[in-house]
Amino acid sequence: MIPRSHPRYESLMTRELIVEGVKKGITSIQGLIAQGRGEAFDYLIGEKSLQNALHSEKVAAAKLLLARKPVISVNGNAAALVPEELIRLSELINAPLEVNLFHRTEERVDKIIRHLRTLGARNIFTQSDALIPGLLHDRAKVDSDGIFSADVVLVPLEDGDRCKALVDMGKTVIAIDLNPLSRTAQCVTVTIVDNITRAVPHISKFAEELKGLKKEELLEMVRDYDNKNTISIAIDEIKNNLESFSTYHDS
Ligand code: PTJ
Repeated sequence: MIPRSHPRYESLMTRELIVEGVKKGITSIQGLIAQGRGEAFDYLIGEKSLQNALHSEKVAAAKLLLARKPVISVNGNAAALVPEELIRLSELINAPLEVNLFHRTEERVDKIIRHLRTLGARNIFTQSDALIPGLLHDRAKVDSDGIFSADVVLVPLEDGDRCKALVDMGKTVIAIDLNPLSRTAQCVTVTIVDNITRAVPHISKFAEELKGLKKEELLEMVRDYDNKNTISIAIDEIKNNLESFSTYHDS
């Protein structure tokens, strides 16, 4: 058991959730490695949601509220770390969930769908009757009524290929990825450089706050958003953290 007083309690508990996900057959073994890379970047940003991330989370909420047909993509890591938070967001913005895996097995897809349903998810796209053009791996398999025809897709952490392919289809893609250097972060419409465990609750909080606004007001909010700028601010934030860390050790 990890005691609450442990200085790295939150991080270790998140790790436990991923390990549990693997044991339950929800998360892939590769998901452990992805979590490790995420942890390293989280360390570099100070394990908190920085101003830049909060801004992206607000823009993401506005874009999801403006969407005609939003869909939330779920992979094995997201299903293990934030299933209830994803269900809550899904209900709040009326965006169905869709399981879409890189290391796809039908068994794991079924297990994740059952896991989400057990936790109360009511709106899940479950067909894989369409293919994202230009993708040669299993992540191309999507629901024709879901991700395939969505105008806005929220993509919690993944490899970059599908994000690029979704952008090439003309979709607005919002990605949550702690690594601002990743292909995903670089190619999507809105990058949220934050831990999924903090990002999803924040998007829900902003969606609740913005829900009453008029369409024009939401459009105004997203008008000046510049993803390249977001990424360069995130990289600067990491540089600043490293500099203050080395100063601290010099003194
Ligand atoms: O369940 P599957 O089969 O779809 O596989 C999911 C993974 C995540 C294993 C797969 O998509 C993959 O291999 O992803 P990558 O290429 O390792 O990319 C994952 C990205 O997410 C990396 O840039 C990590 O830094 C980032 N990341 C990892 N954990 C978190 C995270 N970002 C936000 N929050 C995290 N907790």
